[in-house]
Amino acid sequence: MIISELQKARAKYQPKLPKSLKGVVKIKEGNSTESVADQTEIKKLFPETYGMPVVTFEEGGENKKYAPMNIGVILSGGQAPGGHNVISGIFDGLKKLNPDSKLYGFLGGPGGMVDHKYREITADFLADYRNTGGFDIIGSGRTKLETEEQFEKSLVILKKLNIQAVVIIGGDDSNTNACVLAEYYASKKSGIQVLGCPKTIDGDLKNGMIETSFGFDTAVKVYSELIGNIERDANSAKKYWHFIKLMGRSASHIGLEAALETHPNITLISEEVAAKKQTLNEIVDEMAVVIAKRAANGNNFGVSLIPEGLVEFIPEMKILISELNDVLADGTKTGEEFKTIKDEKERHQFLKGVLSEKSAALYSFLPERISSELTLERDPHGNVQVSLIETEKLLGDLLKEKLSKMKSEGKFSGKFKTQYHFFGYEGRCAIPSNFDADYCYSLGYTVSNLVSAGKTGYMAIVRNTTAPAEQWIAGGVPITMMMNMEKRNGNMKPVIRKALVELDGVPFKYFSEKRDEWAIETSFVYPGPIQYWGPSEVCDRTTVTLQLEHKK
Ligand code: FBP
Repeated sequence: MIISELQKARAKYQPKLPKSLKGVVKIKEGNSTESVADQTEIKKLFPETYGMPVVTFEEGGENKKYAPMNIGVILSGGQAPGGHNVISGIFDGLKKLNPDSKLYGFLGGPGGMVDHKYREITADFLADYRNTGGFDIIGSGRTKLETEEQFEKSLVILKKLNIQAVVIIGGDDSNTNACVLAEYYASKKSGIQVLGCPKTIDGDLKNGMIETSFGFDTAVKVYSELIGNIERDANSAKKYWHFIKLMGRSASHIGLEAALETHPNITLISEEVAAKKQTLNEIVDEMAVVIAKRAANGNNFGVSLIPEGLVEFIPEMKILISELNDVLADGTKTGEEFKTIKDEKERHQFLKGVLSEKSAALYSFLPERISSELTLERDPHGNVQVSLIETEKLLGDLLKEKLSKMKSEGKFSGKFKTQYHFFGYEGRCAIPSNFDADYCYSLGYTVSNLVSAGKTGYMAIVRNTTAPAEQWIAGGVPITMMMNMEKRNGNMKPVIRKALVELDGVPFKYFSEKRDEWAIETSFVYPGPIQYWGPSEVCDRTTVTLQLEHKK
């Protein structure tokens, strides 16, 4: 395999560990816990794993001898920088406890465990993946682990390989599944532990216990570099408005962080749109005001950030999407009939006939490209695949109409030429920043300690992350503690509560104080590429979001 010079140099990087994990480790257990909401229901559904304490690892303790322990690891969902370092951390932690321990990787996501597809991860094999981006070491997938049949089929391979613990590296949905699996194996007295690890570039798997999900830091730094480059181009050519859609299936953490890093002219935050109950037209009106004001100052250019999940937060669109979900659901009369219609125009006609009056009107108002995109296949968790919806173009088209109307009314005298971008896949497999390299390695090391402590139904956590890595605090949080009941595919289900952007949180407040100035002035900031060596304030810098959250 030919590898780049950077990759060669990066392979030698030794990720930093918290001081508490470096030597002999002892576990400290806190008080029993409760779920964030719906305690009675969650307790009933998780009798084995509910109420366990938060645990922390500290230096010291007895120098115990551990028997060899085999761990199986799964990468689940979208790629996030640092996944390979979680695996490296698990491997090194495991080998430190007993060199005869083995690490197995299930191939292609959770489906690999169900279908018995695996490989052993050896030191030689792992060497090429340390400190690299991507999930290609074992591959990832989005199979939802939820049926007893899947759990039982998995148990066969786990027993055959003498695996004591399964680690699911994933987002909120995957960790929810990890918890369900942990409960199942505990109830069957199978002796198999199940642990989770907080992954997602979206940044929405965080709470009082999890400071940030891994991959967010690197991915947003890549997007911010690209946004900064575009801002500089916009400010040089002074002739385009750039509409940049940013990944993040639901929450707008990526958009908010990128805005804090680059100071663009307009940033939409889905959570604010939902809180203000804004319609699509109101959003367009607000954007048009900024464009017209800049044009009046002679600035017919700008940069606007649009969160990928926006459409699901505009109340009228949310209703439309939810009606479409019901109407298109597999096994329903309408869903099955829809599948038989192949012609796009006929599909539209059919849907207009089965939607409510308001939704049908909105559906007709949308450009055909967008309305078709709204009917595309849902992901295995029932989510609309928002990355496939071209919201940036929808807004650009609507703005063109709005601005030409304003021109005819004498309210806009500038020019409006657009460029569109979508940043998502560009950042998901980037070489992890120092932060993610260290954070992920530490999370992996923590997992090994949770396994040796016999824990199940826990997610590995590493806290105090704005301090130097030496001072980070490693431990585990019971997954049930993060759960509440939510409606999924028509039924109430126990799920980890997704962290949306908090409108009364410090990062959003700071952004909202600054955004009017950023809108009219050209206050762009150009962050440049991630740096791996050099001054610590450049190389080990955390996200602005994390810095602001820790300041409060
Ligand atoms: P996870 O929640 O699994 O981490 O995935 C995040 C994400 O990158 C979203 O931002 C995006 O909407 C989605 O995955 C894209 O999915 P896919 O990789 O299947 O195209």
